[in-house]
Amino acid sequence: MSEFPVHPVPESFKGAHITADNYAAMYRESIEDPATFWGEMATRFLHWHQPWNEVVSYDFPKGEAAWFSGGKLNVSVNCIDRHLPEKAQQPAIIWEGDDPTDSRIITYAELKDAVCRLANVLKSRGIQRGDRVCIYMPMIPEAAFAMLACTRIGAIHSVVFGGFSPEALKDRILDSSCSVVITADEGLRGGKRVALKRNVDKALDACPDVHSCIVVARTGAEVDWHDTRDVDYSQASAAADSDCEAEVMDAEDPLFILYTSGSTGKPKGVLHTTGGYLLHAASSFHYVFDYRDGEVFWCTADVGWVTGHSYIVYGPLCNGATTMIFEGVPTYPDPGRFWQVIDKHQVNIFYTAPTALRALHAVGDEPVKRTSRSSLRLLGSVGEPINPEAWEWYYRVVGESRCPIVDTWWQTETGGMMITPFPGATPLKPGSASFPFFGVDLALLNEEGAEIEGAGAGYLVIRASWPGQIRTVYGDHQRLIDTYFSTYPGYYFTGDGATRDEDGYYWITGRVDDVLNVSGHRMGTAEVESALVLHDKIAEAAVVGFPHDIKGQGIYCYVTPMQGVTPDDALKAELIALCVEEIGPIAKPDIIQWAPGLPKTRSGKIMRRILRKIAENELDSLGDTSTLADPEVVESLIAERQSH
Ligand code: 6R9
Repeated sequence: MSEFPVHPVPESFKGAHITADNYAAMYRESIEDPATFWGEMATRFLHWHQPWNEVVSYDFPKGEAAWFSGGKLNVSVNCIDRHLPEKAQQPAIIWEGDDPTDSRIITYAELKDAVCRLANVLKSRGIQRGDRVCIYMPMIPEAAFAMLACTRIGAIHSVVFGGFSPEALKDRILDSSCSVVITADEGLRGGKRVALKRNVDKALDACPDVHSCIVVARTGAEVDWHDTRDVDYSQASAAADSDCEAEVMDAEDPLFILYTSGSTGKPKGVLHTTGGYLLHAASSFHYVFDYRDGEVFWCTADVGWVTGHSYIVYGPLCNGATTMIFEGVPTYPDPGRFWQVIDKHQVNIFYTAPTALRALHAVGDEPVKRTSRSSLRLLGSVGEPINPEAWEWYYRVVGESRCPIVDTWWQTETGGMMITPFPGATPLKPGSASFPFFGVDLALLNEEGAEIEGAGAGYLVIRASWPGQIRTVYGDHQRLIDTYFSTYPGYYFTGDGATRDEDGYYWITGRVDDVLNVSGHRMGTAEVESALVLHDKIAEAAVVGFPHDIKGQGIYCYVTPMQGVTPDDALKAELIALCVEEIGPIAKPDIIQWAPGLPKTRSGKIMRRILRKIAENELDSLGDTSTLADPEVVESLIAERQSH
């Protein structure tokens, strides 16, 4: 699969939590007897107010799953109170600001104080268990306080990535009828300010049910203030009680909603619940990162994505770990920032995305080599397939051939890691996510939906429920069934393709549906298309991904102007602006190609397969074009493509 050699388990990991000696037996038990396996894990990793009646029951065709039914717990108690008083003075969060001179340490005692105060502020604004709270924040400790404050009182948080536009924010607030938004005056990334409060103000013009907006002063910028609605975070927190009794929740009570893109329609509100999700995040954090008490863990994701939920906040804090929150970007003020921060805070475990690694690799080794990185023990990758070249650079240059790399495959819908090496058990093949995590029962299906035995390539599916499984699409359970449980009845369909080699290693090949992965950000082609056709000079648009050296995938748009419109660069600029306005800067098209027509079947379906090939410049393998209504369209698109 890859020309690169296999890296054996290093001597320093022979004493890891999971080794070749216990992985196979534990994995087998987790599949053959999930109730016993996860029952023991739940006792080990979580604090329960009341034990459960049944570990698991599920029905894939109905899209139903329940873990630890009847069990009672509270997430903030598990992430904070449980570690007190022993860890009162241990850093829970190390915050590194955008500016390298800006950092802050929050101990577990301070975390409890901040979370309880904010929970009381929420209560004073009428928030009760089950209510939805939108969090639209920069990467500051208050983002984690806000999430945990919700869990303290049983409110359901919906974190919206701070890079989304007011329009995208509004859609998400309305979809889950949030009544409170927690935000900041501005964000700060790479020296640039992001007008978060202004975006919220715009969004809230169309959200009459939001009665409160809690605002953290991050930069101190002047912002518009609505006296009856807006609440100053620091004033309100200072005035609030520092004790807040934790709401006792059922294991299956909703914990959070997180919007993610699918192949059709608007983003879906993925709903996760309390017990199963927390167990999946906590146990995978412990085993996959081989976490040791006292170590500093750094996940560079944003809390607006699932990786930030599970591996900045819930997984680490549930284990009583020290977790980093980084406000900045990898290249500011210079491309050595990641490595300088690792030295500054003595980071032991570092978890990042291939897109960042590719960008930093392109700059060369010097910024890395200027730093020591001697604290590093383990490296991780997540979000998209990592190409073996980037893997090798990460391994050799960043980790000095000393630190294993865990390439972890999972999704917003899975809650936690699903395919991953274990650093003490798995010889590493660069570019392979390797083997299933505990309780993950994988299969590959062929075009007919039959299981592939042994080595082969196919659609990646899951045979049985796992604790962190998505429970529903908020407000639209049928959409859950249609998206994940109908394509291959009896299985959960991931939307990814994969290969299994002769040694049983899995290699994820990427999405097989109309979902793009741009710099690790998930985006539906349909979302970009709907933004483009909002323009009154545009008749039709089709969007596909194409290989991009740094981003992994770029956004390629075929756009058909209305009759009589002469397309020009000014119109292109307007379309790019429209995508940014509707979705956010992450949805900025890389290439807009004018298309007098789009290749369609006689029944009117756009043939994306062909558009993808043209975008990839793979013109020899366009495949069968005989079913096209108008084959000449393809010729003209190719001619136009060649002019780019
Ligand atoms: C955690 C996260 C999910 C999609 C997923 C897949 C891709 C994630 C990957 C990977 C190859 C890895 N993906 N990790 N592909 N190797 N290690 O990223 O969630 O934002 O929902 O994206 O990302 O295509 O289906 P999410």
